[in-house]
Amino acid sequence: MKEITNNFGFIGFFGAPNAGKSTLMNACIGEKIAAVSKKAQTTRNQIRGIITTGSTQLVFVDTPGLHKGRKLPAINSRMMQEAWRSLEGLDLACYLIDTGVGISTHESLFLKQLCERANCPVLILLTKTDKYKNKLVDEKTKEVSDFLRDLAPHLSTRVTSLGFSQPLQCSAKAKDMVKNLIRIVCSAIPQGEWQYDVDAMTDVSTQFLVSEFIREQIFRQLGDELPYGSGVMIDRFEEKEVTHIDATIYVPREGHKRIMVGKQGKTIKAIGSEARKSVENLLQNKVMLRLFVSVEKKWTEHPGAIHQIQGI
Ligand SMILES: Nc1nc2c(ncn2[C@@H]2O[C@H](COP(=O)(O)OP(=O)(O)O)[C@@H](O)[C@H]2O)c(=O)[nH]1
Ligand SMILES: [Mg+2]
Repeated sequence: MKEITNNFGFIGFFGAPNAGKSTLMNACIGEKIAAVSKKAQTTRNQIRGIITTGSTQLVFVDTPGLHKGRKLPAINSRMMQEAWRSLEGLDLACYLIDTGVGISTHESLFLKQLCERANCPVLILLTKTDKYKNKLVDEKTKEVSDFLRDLAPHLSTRVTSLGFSQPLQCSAKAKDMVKNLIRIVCSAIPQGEWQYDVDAMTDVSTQFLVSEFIREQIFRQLGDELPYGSGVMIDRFEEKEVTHIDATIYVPREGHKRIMVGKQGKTIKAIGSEARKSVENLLQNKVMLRLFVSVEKKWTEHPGAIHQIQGI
């Protein structure tokens, strides 16, 4: 029998919207794959980011934020299903808690649920520590530790077997903290054959990443008037000397179109030019990006349209 000399593992990032999951995944793999914004629910799909170093291949799984609410459109429950589905086959689940937020009532319910459903160790991360004073970080560390101490007796040792009693303080902006997290992750994964090429960065298509970078700019460029139900589809992707990309932004209501285009097209221009920079960086090529806006009435309510536009 062939001896396995490689290490391989799936590591999931879970937590409330805005906890910093996508930012931390990007920091762990050292590349920008996942869209990031200040607004909740930027992430809608499970996205894998892959790094291979030495004999180890790590696959980080970014997930939509765990959230609840009454009267949310169907897309939100699809996002939640997508998050829970990400738990399957993991070697380690990381639950991220924003240090400034701590454990809210919702948070405690989701964390308990995650621990009950997980079939692997759960590591709690207290994130964005660079943003807060040491005193608050220490206070929150104690608060989370107390919570975990009360929770631990009710959980299986599979879940509590790795650093469960204490949260790990972490900032995506501090290289040493990201390195430390990767060291811990490496100690938690088993020996196994790699499932991806040595230079693979993600499992999603380039087209999907482009649509996410456009959606990221929609979330970033628009203020409170942001139509949360915006979706992006790539209509043309031609790689020549210059990469030509046409994409349509779908909004659920007529009024949203005006917001997306902005006064004299200012908003759509800003979305396009910022997204183009991210795409050029990804493709390492010059890009011609054309954006169109179309109304697809209440698409976030219809499973078929959600699948077609968002792929979930
Ligand atoms: N200062 C600081 N900000 C962060 C950190 N991680 C995430 N953020 C910010 O928090 C917001 C939400 O981040 P994001 O990764 O999209 O959160 P997600 O919804 O959990 O994926 C963004 O504005 C990020 O720039 C961090 O370690 N430090
Ligand atoms: Mg995210």
